[in-house]
Amino acid sequence: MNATPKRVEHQLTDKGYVPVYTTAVVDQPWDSYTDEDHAVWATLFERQREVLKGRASDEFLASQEAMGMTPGHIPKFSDLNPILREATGWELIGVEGLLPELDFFDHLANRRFPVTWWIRKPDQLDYLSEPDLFHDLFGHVPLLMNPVFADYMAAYGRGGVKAHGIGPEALVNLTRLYWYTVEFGLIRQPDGLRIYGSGIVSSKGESIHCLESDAPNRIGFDLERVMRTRYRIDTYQKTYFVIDSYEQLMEATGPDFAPIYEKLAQLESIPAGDVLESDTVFNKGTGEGWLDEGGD
Ligand code: HBI
Ligand code: FE
Repeated sequence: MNATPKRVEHQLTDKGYVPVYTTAVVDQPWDSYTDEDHAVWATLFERQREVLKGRASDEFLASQEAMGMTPGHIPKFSDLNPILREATGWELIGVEGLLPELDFFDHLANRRFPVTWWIRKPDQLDYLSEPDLFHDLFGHVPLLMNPVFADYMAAYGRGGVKAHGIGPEALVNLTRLYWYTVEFGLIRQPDGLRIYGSGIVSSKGESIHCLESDAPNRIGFDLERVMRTRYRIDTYQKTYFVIDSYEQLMEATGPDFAPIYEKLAQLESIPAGDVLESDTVFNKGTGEGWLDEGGD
């Protein structure tokens, strides 16, 4: 069997036809991975581990090692699951790709992390428009070994199920929280800012850009500020939000979000590149290279 994703259908959206995957949970077809698939994993793994030295958070790097992830072969979910269950009660399930949000939230709320079972092709090493196995397994899974972050992700899932019941605006607010923390978050360490966001750690260019370019803003995390801030999915971030600790994330998801959603519904969203008077600013970006399309 050739390891390529089975797309179920394409929905026509304002971005053209987008693949809508089944919500089916699939077993990782580990025996169907080709030598090319394993080589893509090895290349990306070794390259990213090199780039992330001194750039990724200590917790991320230590957790990845604690899981026993190595470049040699694509890891087996069945090897990682006992380790992960023991550490924080999480487990990996195989999926075709992006899930409808409610399905995704429900998995997180039950400590199941959906990992795309297929890996990108050699000509897609530097950019992929949707999460593949490398993004999910190398990027998202290691921090699930950290009890506080693991609790945050489960709390996020519960919040997502609730937000889905409240309505689309609440969902947008919550998706921004995920975007600016789980996907593109930075954390402050005594020795400087470091990366913990999965969307960054799985990207060589953005691993360097997010910390070393003068273009982006780097602003202290604030829950409501993040929930109001728009983002684009196809460029480097204009703003990165910095947490002091994973505990700060967990505390932020403590309160019931319903009153926050109501408050935010009365406020304008914030363009991705803006800096506010009330922001804790680590770096006010030059904005160099920003594609000014639609002001997002
Ligand atoms: N589905 N498989 C998968 N992985 C994700 O990271 C994911 C998803 N569906 C929706 C989604 N992420 C984001 O919209 C979250 O903010 C909900
Ligand atoms: Fe992701």
